[in-house]
Amino acid sequence: CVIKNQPESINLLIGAVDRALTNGKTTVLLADSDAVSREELAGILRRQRISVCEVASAADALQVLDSGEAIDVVVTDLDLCDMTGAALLAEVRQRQGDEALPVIALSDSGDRRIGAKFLEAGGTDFIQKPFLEAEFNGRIAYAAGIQKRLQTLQRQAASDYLTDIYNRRHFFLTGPRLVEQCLRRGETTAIAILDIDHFKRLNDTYGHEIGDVVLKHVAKRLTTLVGDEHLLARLGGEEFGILFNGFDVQRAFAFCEKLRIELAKSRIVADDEELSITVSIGLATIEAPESFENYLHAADQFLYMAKHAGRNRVIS
Ligand code: GH3
Ligand code: MG
Ligand code: MG
Ligand code: MG
Repeated sequence: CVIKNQPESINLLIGAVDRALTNGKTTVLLADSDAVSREELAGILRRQRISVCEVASAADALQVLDSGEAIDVVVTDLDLCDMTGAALLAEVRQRQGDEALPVIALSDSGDRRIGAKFLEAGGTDFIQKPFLEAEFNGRIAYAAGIQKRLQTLQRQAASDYLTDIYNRRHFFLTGPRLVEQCLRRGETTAIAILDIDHFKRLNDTYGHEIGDVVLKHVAKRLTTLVGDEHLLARLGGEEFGILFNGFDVQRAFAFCEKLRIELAKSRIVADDEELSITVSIGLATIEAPESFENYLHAADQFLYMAKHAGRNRVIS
């Protein structure tokens, strides 16, 4: 299990949504300070084709979670060297908030109240040692299954149905946090609204279905060009939002110019027709904490100016 040191802002973007995209494989974070017992549990999990990230302390477990590692289920002994399993549970819950991970505890203490207390504190499940391997596997599989379904729903709630990129809801939910991080680092940043020119005309000429193909094409090109460093979403209709991760307005402007030129260059093939489009971009700088709607409104006003100045241009 490798702890990746990703910058904070990247962790934000690779949130629940992208973790869910890391395929159907289940990864268990296994915390047990007893090496023998840990190896035994890891062996059982691996025989079920589960990836196991093994740690010997609560501190290491939290470090793995903080690193943004894709973890589906936490399995912990209740008696860790540096913390009780219940205290680890509280830390996990505090960090994860609504997207709480399943946390399953094990204990060989004969005191049944310990397990009851763990469940009362919000633990997902409790397994008394010694256990039957089939019971252990069944409980892990059940928790992992629920977690996978939750991740799928989170991904669906954050993505746009037509283009499969992030939607407006996700943009508004994560945008303010990204802005706050940039400003806290002492960086200015920028927000862009990109709108396809004369899209109504394209729909009227070629039909709505070809319009949809064009939207998907633009979303795909933007995904490639923008990458995952910045936040990209379809805000609605033929409008896309880009929240830059700490770009000053000059850099953001140059980036938007590149997007504009690249999109104008691309040939879109749909139903034997070869189409091309242009886009207008309004770009606003973000220097001081204001409401997220204000930043977007400013970008929208620049977009309006770009349209009135003749389209196919960036205005900031
Ligand atoms: P402008 O250059 O000023 O932006 O002109 P425009 O025609 O692009 O802008 P307008 O806002 O007048 O029209 C946007 C059109 O986008 C109207 C609407 O039918 C179309 N549209 C919105 N959502 C979708 C969609 O999901 N699929 C398709 N095919 N068209 C859509
Ligand atoms: Mg319009
Ligand atoms: Mg338009
Ligand atoms: Mg529009």
